[in-house]
Amino acid sequence: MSGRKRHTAEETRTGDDRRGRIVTRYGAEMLVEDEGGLLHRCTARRRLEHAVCGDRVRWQPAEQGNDIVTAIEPRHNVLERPDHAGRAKPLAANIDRLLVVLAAEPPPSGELVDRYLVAAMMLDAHAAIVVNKCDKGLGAAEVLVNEFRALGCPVLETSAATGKGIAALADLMGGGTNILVGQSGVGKSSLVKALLPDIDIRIGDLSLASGEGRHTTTAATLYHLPDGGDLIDSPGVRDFMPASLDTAAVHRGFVEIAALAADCRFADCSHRNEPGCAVRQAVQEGRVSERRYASYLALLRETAEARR
Ligand SMILES: Nc1nc2c(ncn2[C@@H]2O[C@H](COP(=O)(O)OP(=O)(O)OP(=O)(O)O)[C@@H](O)[C@H]2O)c(=O)[nH]1
Ligand SMILES: [Mg+2]
Ligand SMILES: [Zn+2]
Repeated sequence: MSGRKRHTAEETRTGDDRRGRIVTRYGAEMLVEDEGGLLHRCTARRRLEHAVCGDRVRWQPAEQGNDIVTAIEPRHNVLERPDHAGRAKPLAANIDRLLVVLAAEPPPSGELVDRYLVAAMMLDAHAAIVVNKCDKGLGAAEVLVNEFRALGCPVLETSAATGKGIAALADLMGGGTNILVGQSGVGKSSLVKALLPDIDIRIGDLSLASGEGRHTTTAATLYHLPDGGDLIDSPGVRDFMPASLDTAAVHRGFVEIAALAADCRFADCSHRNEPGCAVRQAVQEGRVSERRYASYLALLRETAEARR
């Protein structure tokens, strides 16, 4: 043979690697979809970074047991959220659009939506709000969604129960990777089922029946949309804090506040108690919602505390 260096075992294996995308992950196991659409149960190679739903990966078939994920392809972004100990944990990667789902029941939290909008900005992803269960009326969600509409955020009213707004939701998503986020019980999984009526059993064995006899999603799972693009269903949250948040990101994420900041007397105005603050002026005059302003201050405070 020529004088070329012989391949090490590692290099040879890399050459055999196949491409795939993580559909879901439960514990140490992942379901990887190959380029032909087949699913493979995989485990990560040792010391590999934590791969999540939506990650594009390299993997190798194994002769027995699980196939092996060998590498994670560079991510466009990763949505993280704090675990019960407050540490940021990756949830899903390569997100193009964040769909924040809310409903009249469970009672909606404006602050939660605000935080997801900040996260979307940080991920460089589109954002939209989906008001589900509109068959039951909008209830407490109505005031909130009017506020978000006024900010220019796309808002869609849907009912997974009657099918209202489901076609519009499919249109809005278009190509790319979409993710449904929001409180538990707002109907994220029901929306997936409404969009994909003949969804297979993937949902069944990845959900656990909760005490109330309904299925609560326990792992982010990716589905293909009929017109192209993907949709990730994610487990419900109680609250949410964007990972690696800093003051600048909070400013950028509250678009109406960012837009006014240029008119404040001081360039570094914190919009709390400086004289000549255009933001507080706008709040007093009702041009910026008091709720949004309070939410902004709360997020800034928490950001400062988290970084201390
Ligand atoms: N009336 C009405 N009920 C709905 C609608 N969508 C969902 N539900 C009901 O709301 C409950 C929760 O729905 P899920 O789809 O499991 O909610 P989820 O957001 O996926 O919840 P988690 O997986 O726990 O985060 C179920 O009992 C659904 O039948 C709707 O459009 N209208
Ligand atoms: Mg669910
Ligand atoms: Zn100011």
